[in-house]
Amino acid sequence: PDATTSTPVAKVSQYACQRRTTTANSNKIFTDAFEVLAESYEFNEMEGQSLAFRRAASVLRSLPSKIQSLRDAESLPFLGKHSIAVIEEILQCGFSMEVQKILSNERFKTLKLFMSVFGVGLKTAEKWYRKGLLSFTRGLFPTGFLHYGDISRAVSKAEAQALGNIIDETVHAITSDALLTLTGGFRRGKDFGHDVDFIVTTPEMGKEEHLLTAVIESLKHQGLILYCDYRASTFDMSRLPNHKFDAMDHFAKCFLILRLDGSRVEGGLCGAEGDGRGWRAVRVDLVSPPMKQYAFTLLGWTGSKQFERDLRRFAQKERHMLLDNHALYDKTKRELLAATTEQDIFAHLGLQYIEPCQRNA
Ligand code: 8DG
Ligand code: MN
Ligand code: MN
Repeated sequence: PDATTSTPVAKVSQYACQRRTTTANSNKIFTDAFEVLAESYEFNEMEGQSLAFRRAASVLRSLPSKIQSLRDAESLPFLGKHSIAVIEEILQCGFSMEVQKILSNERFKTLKLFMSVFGVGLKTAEKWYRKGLLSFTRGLFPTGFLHYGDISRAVSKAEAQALGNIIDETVHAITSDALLTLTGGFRRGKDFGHDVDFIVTTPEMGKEEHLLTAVIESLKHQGLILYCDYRASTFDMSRLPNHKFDAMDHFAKCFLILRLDGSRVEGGLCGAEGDGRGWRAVRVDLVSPPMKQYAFTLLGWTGSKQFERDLRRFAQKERHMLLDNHALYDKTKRELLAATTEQDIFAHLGLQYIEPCQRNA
């Protein structure tokens, strides 16, 4: 064998749905910096630059090892001048001056808090910021503010498991053949999350929305609901395909803050037990699609957000198809493609199946 032949480096796809990205991120030092830059651009409504850094971060997360030199980075997709310069600086001095500056910026810190903890959009966060933090009284904040300490604390896998058990008992006391599925970051194998996401549905056609409202009623009776933002379904099958395929879906859903008792959690609550309460507040999302749309919803809600974006971009650009949480539409054949599993959807798209734990793009 020729000793000069080096192992060919596999080409990194420009689509996250053609990469396998586990939670083991070897390039965290770079991707954390890129995410800060992406957020900062987002807060300044420079969507193009923001997306560029999110894509660059996503590419680096998929690499099997840490970038050691600029040469490692230069041939990768989405690594432009700016991101290469940031990598260079971090390789040289361990941090990026530009990122440090953003992290100490008051406007950045405040907008980030409002958007991540209270879940409001940029417009609202900006309005609050302009009004001035100091002039705020509790009444001006949404209910989330009352539980701010708990909600800004990460949710552990054990806590997610405990919530899964509570909701499972609740759902099955209502309908024995109901289906409850853990989705979001915990389905991707993450150890911590900012909330816990579930799909709740039933094989009984048209009963899924009723099931969700019954679940909310029951949780209320159990004294577990601290906050509930319920959104009724606006889903209309007759209007499919939706040519403005949007990221958000139209199924019945609710954004909750639930009370979780430490006694339900194996190993106890992380952190909150110290103040003697014995419980904590946790953000929980529930979505109820009709069973026919289950596979699309599962794929959509499992994330990561970057993985979803690239699935849709791949479908559109490479396959002339439209994908969202409701359906997959083939624009060439002019027909909807049915699916009962995630595997079916990957197969329709001509993609190799990617396990949930490999979707941490
Ligand atoms: P984390 O909570 O662990 O921080 O991460 P995550 O689980 O990946 O993020 P998430 O914000 O909980 O969102 C999970 C997925 O749900 C994400 O890919 C986006 C998707 N999603 C939809 N529709 C909606 C919606 O209407 N609201 C929210 N909050 N998420 C939605 O597809
Ligand atoms: Mn989540
Ligand atoms: Mn969520």
